[in-house]
Amino acid sequence: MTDTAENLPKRTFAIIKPDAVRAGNTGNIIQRITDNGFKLRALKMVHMTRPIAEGFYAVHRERPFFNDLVEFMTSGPSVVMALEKDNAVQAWRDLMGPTDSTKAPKGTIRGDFGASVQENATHGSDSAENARIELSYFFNATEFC
Ligand code: FUP
Repeated sequence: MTDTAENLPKRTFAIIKPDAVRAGNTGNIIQRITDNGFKLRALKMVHMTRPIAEGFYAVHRERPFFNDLVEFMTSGPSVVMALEKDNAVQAWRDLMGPTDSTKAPKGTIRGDFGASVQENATHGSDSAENARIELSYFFNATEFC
């Protein structure tokens, strides 16, 4: 499928965060993603630099947890992905579970692979508009398949 205005809302941006990559859970998480009917449209491993992580989480700049969050996101490699499915933004957030892994039910990705509110295994965009912005933050147009 080519990139058109019609299919872009079917996409969301996902990260397998450094805690989950470090723990060897990349394969398990990708298996859950494809088992749940998402198509992978782009995927790569990145070790975020400080400016990249700060830019990605710029909306949280004034929050007390910002520095710790940036430290964590630069602590090792992540896997960044474009996921495609009907209603992709909500479907991926449902599969991940709530932000705080200690409150995420078993059977959700954060419930099964996360440890805390910070080390919560995965990220997902919170709107179609933010998905578009976040996808273009990490991927060039030529990297989508
Ligand atoms: P989410 O949309 O689920 O990623 O959650 P938020 O946008 O609220 O938070 C972004 C990231 O900030 C979370 F993934 C983890 C981190 N965070 C903390 O480390 N501490 C907090 O108290 C809240 C969020």
